[in-house]
Amino acid sequence: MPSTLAFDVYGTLVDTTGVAVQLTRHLGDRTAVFVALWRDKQLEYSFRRGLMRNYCSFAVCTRQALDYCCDALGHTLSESDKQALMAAYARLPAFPEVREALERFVGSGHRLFAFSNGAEADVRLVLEAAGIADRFEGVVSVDPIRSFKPDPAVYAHFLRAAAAPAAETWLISGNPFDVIGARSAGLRAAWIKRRPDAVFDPWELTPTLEAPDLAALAAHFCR
Ligand code: 2OP
Repeated sequence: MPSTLAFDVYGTLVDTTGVAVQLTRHLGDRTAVFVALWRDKQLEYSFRRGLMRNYCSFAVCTRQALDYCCDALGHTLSESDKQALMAAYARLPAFPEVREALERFVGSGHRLFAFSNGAEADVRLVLEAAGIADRFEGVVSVDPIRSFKPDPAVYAHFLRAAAAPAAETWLISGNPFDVIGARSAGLRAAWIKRRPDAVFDPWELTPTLEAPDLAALAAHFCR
């Protein structure tokens, strides 16, 4: 039975560690630590701004997290280096199996949306740069709600924007906090466990499904 599928973007469709290529020439063997902290801080800032009702776009969270990482890890980057890193964030690579898997979902009659903390224009740029924009019926951003995942208001916004009932809608995400947020809001949710050692938060809310990548998920949805 065809479903409405809300694909998380950063960490699910595109690889946030893709910025490492750009960072390596500045940071060498400290790149991985910097990239992980940058992502953690970006999300922390979005959570905090959501709770504080002090919304700034996800791009602002990303840039302020970059500034934090430079200060915390003692790396001086010039303004033009930082702008180049932000530009690299707008051209993150798709995970290798994504394009083909999305094609399979579309071919099976599912409705595909990109659903992200990112502002709509930023998400469209990322999807276009990754070569997967044409797979989606639409892009739904949290931006009109002026809050971030996992605020229940943003999942409700998705259902309204896609005109889809919760019982037939799946969030698909590599981010456990997003999966838990969607489950709490009444959606089904698939966790893309991209690393075998990834840990799901031990809460009372669990993924409806788990798959190592989108190809495996497509095999489940598109029999
Ligand atoms: C996204 O909304 C949470 O980064 C994730 O795309």
